[in-house]
Amino acid sequence: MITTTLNSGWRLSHLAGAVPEEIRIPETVPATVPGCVHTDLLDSGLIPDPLNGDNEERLAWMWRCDWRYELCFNTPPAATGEHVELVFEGLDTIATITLNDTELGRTDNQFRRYRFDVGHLLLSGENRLVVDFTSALSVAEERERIYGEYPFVNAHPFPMVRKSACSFGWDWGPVTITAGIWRPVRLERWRGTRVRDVRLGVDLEGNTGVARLVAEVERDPEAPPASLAYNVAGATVAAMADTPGISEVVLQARVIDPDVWWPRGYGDQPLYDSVLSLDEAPVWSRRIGFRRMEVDLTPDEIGTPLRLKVNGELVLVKGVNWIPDDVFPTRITRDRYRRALVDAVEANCNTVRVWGGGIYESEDFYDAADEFGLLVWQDFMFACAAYSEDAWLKDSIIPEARQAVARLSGRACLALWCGSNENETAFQDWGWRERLQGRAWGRGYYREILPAIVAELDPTTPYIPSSPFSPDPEAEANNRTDGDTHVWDVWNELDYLHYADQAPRFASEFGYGGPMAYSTLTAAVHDEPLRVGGAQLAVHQKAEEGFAKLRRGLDAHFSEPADFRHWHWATQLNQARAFDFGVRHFRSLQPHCAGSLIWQLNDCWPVISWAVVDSAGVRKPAWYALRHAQQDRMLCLEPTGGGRVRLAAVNDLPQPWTARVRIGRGTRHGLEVAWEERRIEVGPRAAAAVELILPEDPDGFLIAEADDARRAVWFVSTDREAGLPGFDADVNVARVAGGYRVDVTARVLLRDVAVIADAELPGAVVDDMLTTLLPGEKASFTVLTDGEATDPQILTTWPVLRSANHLAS
Ligand code: BMA
Repeated sequence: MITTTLNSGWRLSHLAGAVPEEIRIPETVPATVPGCVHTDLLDSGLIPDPLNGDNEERLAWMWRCDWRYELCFNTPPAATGEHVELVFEGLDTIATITLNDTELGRTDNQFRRYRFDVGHLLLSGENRLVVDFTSALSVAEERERIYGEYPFVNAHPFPMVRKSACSFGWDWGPVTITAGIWRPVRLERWRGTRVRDVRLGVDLEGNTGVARLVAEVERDPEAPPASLAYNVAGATVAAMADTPGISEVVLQARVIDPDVWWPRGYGDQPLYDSVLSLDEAPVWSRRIGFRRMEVDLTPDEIGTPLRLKVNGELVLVKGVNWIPDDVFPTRITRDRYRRALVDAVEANCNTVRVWGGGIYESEDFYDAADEFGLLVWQDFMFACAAYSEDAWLKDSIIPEARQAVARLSGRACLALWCGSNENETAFQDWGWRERLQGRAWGRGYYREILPAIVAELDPTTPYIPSSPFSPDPEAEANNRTDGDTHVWDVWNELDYLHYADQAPRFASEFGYGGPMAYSTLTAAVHDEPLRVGGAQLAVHQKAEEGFAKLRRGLDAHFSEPADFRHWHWATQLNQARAFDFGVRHFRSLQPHCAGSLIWQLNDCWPVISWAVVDSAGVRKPAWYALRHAQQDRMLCLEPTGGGRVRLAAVNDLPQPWTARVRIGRGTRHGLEVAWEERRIEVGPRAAAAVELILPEDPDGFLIAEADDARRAVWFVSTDREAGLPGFDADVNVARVAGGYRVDVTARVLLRDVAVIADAELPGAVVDDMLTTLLPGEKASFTVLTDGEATDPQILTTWPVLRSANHLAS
């Protein structure tokens, strides 16, 4: 088979829809494929940056426009007996495709690959390929008029079109409603026999690694039989393709005693080359890892826990939810995917959930996850909506799901498929049952169609119907005894200390909002002066009642911030403390609670959100808190009421842990700390707890530390109630390789010391932060930066050097 890419030379033109007077679009502009209209107009300097200021609203006209992508290309016409196919890996979304004035077809699913037979249409001279896109929003609204309303969250009826839901706007993302050729285009020429598609099942049976490849083969009736060979780790299995037409050929390789793939923290990630050849020419390859994935839903005396098992071992899941890393996903390079997943790895995650309102991610994402040992929980693309089960939608969803499952099948990292994000709980709890009046709403996909597709095409990967879910479809999907749970009453209604009230079996979403880094904020928000009520800041805050919820959190823990910069620090710090508290709490319940996935790792634009890393890649304080809370050995202090505190020791390592915990008691405004030692015996990959008496003094605090676990602190009162001493420390800054080292020696109790330099030294990264220092203790912070501070002393004072003490009056 000969493949010719058709990604360059495209032109874009505007077809229909009102364009504001000040924007003059020439007859055609260069188009980047893969790409979208927004990025093309941006590259041509025709529109302002959609992510800047209040440009979102200014570009709303784009949602309603129709566009044309056009490519003239030369290619030899089809020779006798030659097949030529035009393949679109992804079209976003409502498209009509024409080649040399003949319509090839119409598409309406962003997530599907489309193939067109074009051999009979190719000309010997120039060929003209046209892809016309119609406004997905107009089509969604039109379908709503025809088929009736299906409930959804946010502003636009996204469930009517198979397109990334969040492109219609989300509670952390702007409305863009992109259009364009978002994945590569190519011509495939073949004669005789070809491999049309491949899927893979990889498993571990005892000490034997099994790689079962299913090749979808297409063969001309008169072609001679062809030979297929699948080589795995040096061993080859072969078969003949001798059936005319389309058939499936199974090649099963067995590797005795392979090195086994494990999620990080449980072992290594050996990957073996595997190559499929047709008549000795390689046609497909993949690095594979031998592992067995299981979802264990064995009921216990409390309910039905959700437990992930890899190679027979329970994996205590700690990780993050993932959203598309850019509102224009074609800007996410392979490197950028890797950097974003390094953020997960370095925060001690072992799992990433690809959330159902985004996209099935690119191979680059899963390649990195395979290598890094990050388990992937993969949602199908259904989120926070009811979806019609009638033919007009179902007939598009089935091939979409089949393609997605086949493409990702056999990935070492793929831990489970999940039918939807929140659609079952939405039907039960968000008043949708009444609104739907008996119409089917998607359960047929989640409970029947999708599991059957996974069982058929990717039988070595488990499936769950929704997140959250309960195995019994009649039970409350978001209950706390079965399956997984999304914990959102904290943040939406309650302070983060209420995480301690909950004991789910698997917390697959919980989060707390906070602003993007100051440098990211000031690059996108230009209110003069910057203030919480600012018009542009409001554009970059999409959460329902977001500012009020931030306010509630501040009121519970901090004094009134002195100015915007203090507000920014206080809300970031509060977010960090919320994650620290929540993650430690859920992990301290292991294995009763077998997983914790915070909402969310990343952002798609500069925004106040639950993300721990912002859209510029800056790690927020919450990222450091997550890293601390996800250490393999970790201490957790939380109040249990009645003047008591629970001290839990959490051990994710396979060896038992005798935790010699030094427990200190002091007061915020005092200088002395009284120490005692307690031994806590913790089993392998387990947690154990003891109870401590809380100091009676409202100014008091408890501290717990062990040789192999970072310090945990619990303060009897909030910073608002009890205050903190004014910041007082000896501070030195020194030039070191790659940046600066800031040494801080506390003269008083310093809480949550941080060096945050992104605004003063763009791109600066600090190795650690949020350190609590007792009087006399010293901490060093290393700031890595390519830049040079005109005056390094800026690193020794507010706003770069800061602490909770800077917020307490
Ligand atoms: C859950 C997620 C997202 C949302 C988040 C924060 O509902 O599944 O839909 O962004 O909470 O509200």
